[in-house]
Amino acid sequence: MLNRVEEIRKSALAACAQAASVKELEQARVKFLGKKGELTLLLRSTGQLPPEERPKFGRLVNELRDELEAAWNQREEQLFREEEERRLQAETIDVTLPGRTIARGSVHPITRIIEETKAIFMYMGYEVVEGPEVEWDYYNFEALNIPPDHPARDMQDTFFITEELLLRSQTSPVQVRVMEKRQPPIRILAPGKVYRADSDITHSPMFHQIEGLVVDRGITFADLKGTLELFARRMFGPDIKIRLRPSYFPFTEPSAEVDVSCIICRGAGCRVCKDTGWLEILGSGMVDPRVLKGVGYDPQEVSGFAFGMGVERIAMLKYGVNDIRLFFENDVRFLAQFGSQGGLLC
Ligand code: 2NM
Repeated sequence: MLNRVEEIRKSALAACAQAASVKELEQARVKFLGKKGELTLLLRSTGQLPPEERPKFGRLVNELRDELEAAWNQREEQLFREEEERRLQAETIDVTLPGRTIARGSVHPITRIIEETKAIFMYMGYEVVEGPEVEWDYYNFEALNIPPDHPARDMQDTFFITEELLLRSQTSPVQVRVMEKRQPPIRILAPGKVYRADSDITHSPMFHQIEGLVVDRGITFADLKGTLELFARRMFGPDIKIRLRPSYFPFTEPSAEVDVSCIICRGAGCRVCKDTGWLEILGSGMVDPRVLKGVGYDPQEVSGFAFGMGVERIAMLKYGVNDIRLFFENDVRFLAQFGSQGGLLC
């Protein structure tokens, strides 16, 4: 029996020393010192000894238990320190490494043109207004003096939802709604999405328009010209010249197309301006008396001018983009070229 005590002592101390982790050490502890472990079994066998040897044997086993528990505590502390050391080594952070760069978004070129245009006109005292994209035929056509047989009303140009409802083909209905509700003086800018059944490299079925309207006593064609000249210079640069060509719109009389001197060749002639030296940027005119009358104004008392431009067209000219679809594909390699702040916020 004494041999057995010594045997257990040796194998227990060996297991203790060999345990390579806190977990292994605990498994060995259960094996030797646990409730059903070797030492417990050994104590149970006390009964097999002659009575006089029992107290000595019991003392020996208890001494062994104390010795083993001390050995385990020591080993556990050692293993714990080692494991912590290893963990700290593994978790070491190199604070001198460069940080991970966060990809910065950029303002969409269309948004950028809209924001710049809004800033130019707000500086001149205009108010920015918005309205519905699903519009009544009345506001999109009738109130704008566009007769029922006008080609713009053709299904091939306009997306009709019902006989009376459609996707607006311009933002002028927003301006009609404002005129209906308010009295002059009116100075408003209406940016937004418009829809036309048209699709090729310069036309998209959805595109953006910005229209402007001024109505007050004594507004003249000179106000229109001065305003649009100032806009063109702010948008394309101080050396830009403008030119007005007679045109026709059902809602304005007289009407004029506005050209700017070619921003690519400065008027010398190139592919973009088709050797004319000029680029068309917007349509404009004096609001037709019939439109004013339609919203309840007296054309003898007040007059106004209005203009409209396609945002994609302005962006294509300003940034030298030759395919309108690039604005809608949202390829970040394209979009990232337009700067992160749109040139407005800094
Ligand atoms: C254009 C060209 C000329 C225009 C007219 C109006 C309104 F509501 F006052 F009648 N808004 N916008 C207008 C005038 C739009 O776009 C090429």
